[in-house]
Amino acid sequence: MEKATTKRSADPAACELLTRCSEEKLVLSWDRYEAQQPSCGFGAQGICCRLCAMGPCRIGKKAQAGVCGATADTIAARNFARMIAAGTAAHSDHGRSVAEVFLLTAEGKIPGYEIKDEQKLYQLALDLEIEIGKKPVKEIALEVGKKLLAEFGRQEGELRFIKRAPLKRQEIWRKLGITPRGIDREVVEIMHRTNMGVDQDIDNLMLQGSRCALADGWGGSMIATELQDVMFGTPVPRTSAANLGVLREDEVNIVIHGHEPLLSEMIVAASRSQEMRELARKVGARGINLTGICCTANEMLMRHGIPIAGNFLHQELAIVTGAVEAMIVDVQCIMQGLAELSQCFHTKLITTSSKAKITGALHLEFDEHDALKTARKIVQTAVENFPNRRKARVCIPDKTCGMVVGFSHETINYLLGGMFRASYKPLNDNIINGRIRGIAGVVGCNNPRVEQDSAHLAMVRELIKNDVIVLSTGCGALACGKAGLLTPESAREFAGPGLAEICETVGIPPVLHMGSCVDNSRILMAATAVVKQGGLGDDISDLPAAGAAPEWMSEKAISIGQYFVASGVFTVFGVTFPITGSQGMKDLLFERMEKSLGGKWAFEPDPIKAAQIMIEHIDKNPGNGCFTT
Ligand code: BF8
Ligand code: SF4
Repeated sequence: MEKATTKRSADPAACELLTRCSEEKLVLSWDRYEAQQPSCGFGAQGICCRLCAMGPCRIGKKAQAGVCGATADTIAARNFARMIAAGTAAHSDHGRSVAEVFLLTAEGKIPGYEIKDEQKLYQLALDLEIEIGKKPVKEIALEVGKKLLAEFGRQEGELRFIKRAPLKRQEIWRKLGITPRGIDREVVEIMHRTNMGVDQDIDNLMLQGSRCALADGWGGSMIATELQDVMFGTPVPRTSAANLGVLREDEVNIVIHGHEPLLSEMIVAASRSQEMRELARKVGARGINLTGICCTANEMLMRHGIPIAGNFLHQELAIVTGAVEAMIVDVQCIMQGLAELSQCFHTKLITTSSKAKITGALHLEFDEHDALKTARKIVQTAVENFPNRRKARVCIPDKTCGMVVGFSHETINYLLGGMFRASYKPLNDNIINGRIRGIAGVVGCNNPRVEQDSAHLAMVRELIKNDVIVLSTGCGALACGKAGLLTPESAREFAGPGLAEICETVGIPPVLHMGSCVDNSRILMAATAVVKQGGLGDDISDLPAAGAAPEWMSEKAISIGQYFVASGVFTVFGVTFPITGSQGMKDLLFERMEKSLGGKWAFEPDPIKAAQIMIEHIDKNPGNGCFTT
């Protein structure tokens, strides 16, 4: 009962509701985590294999190899590679859905969607070597959509966005033979190679692991981000609020949870319609209050400033407020526990994707061909559920925090250099003159193994205190938002003098919220822009930069970590690390990989120590001010 005595969350709103849960004996992820203890050491260390029916096999004192002779190294590498494949598949299948809808939009076949950011479309067309000339926007969009959709099934050559990376980086990939050919192909090849009796050399397995992860970061995820920006708008800075206090007692509360903005954008539109607002008034509500959890929250936040209810471990807590009429989910990071928990309240759990049904939930399938109609039906279901809310059961923690969000790579460019001379030069100059010590990407999930948000916050505070500017996405960014770190004012309180001065001059927070988890591709683009600006080296691996996911839990995080590493970034993960039972994999990921890729992994569950090793790495890199001044 390890967790019963320790704090479950660093978030005061969560703590308030967790007290209610224990009084009412409601079972949440933290309780289920405890019920799972002691967790399997073989699994945690990555040395359990169940790839064939001769097994399952586990490596320990009693047996040094599986029935087939597979060693701890091979088993751990295969498991790790499969995590990368699953993460890449999730991000990229999301990217594929976006590309499909984008194409249908360009073809004028579906109502509701449009091309919002023409400028970004032109930039994309240039990158894809599409002639613009006097072509109408729709025609350019059509060509862009076709080219990007073809990236998923491409069989040979190189993914097109690979050319966006610094030239030196592209050469490293080519020399190692890990430039991704097609997105689906790299995922499939991992599944083949990790099948019983195929690839049994960890270096070779991890080369394919890198190739697949690159197909995520510079492929599927980047396609998702780029096309979402073109369709729904590239994020610009805006203010908003975070935490469960954004739920309203007198309004219909709809929480959208998951990942794909294809759905949430339509729900936003439907909930703002006159018809739905009138319906809300008819059932006695003052209006419709839309909010989100996880990356859907990030997508709506970045583009519309819609307040967010919370991050991964807030999903069940939102229902515990008793004030949510409907939780609408699409894909990824949705706990099955929501189905049972929602039965204890009036909340309707609504699944919307044919790819993700949950037993016990109401399924209202989202059809992009008539997206607004589906969205209206979903919103109507939520509104009509308002009279079922039991007032006595409502408990909304009075906790919210203001924040400034919306730092796309383009926005950072404009903010720093001005609208007419958009440039990363001021950032580079301030790194070279030492005011900013370096750049850290702190991203990723919550995990009940860690006091919710505590590792994110400790790490980020340590970094900014040491003048390292933090770029954040996903649930990590939401943790920062809830704790007040996404405000320009927080620089004065938490940042070192150099970083604080820059934040004050430019008017930015010391932690820049760059979006959802597919938007980690924005971090790749920002890092590349810094390289291309000049003065800090020729490659991402030359930059005074590091990455981290201190509370990770998802296979998607492993894929992100691997594409960071394969792009030349020193990357530190907390919690547990799924290869620690293999000395060979530890040597490869934590040391040897750096020689070939210029980036490597580290595992450090203590967030302060992790921040310190990131800073050590930052200080070692030649671009840093410590060396040039
Ligand atoms: O993709 S940070 S818990 S929500 S996996 Fe999931 Fe992790 Fe949150 Fe977004 Ni990303
Ligand atoms: Fe065991 Fe080998 Fe089968 Fe894995 S592949 S379960 S190690 S026999």
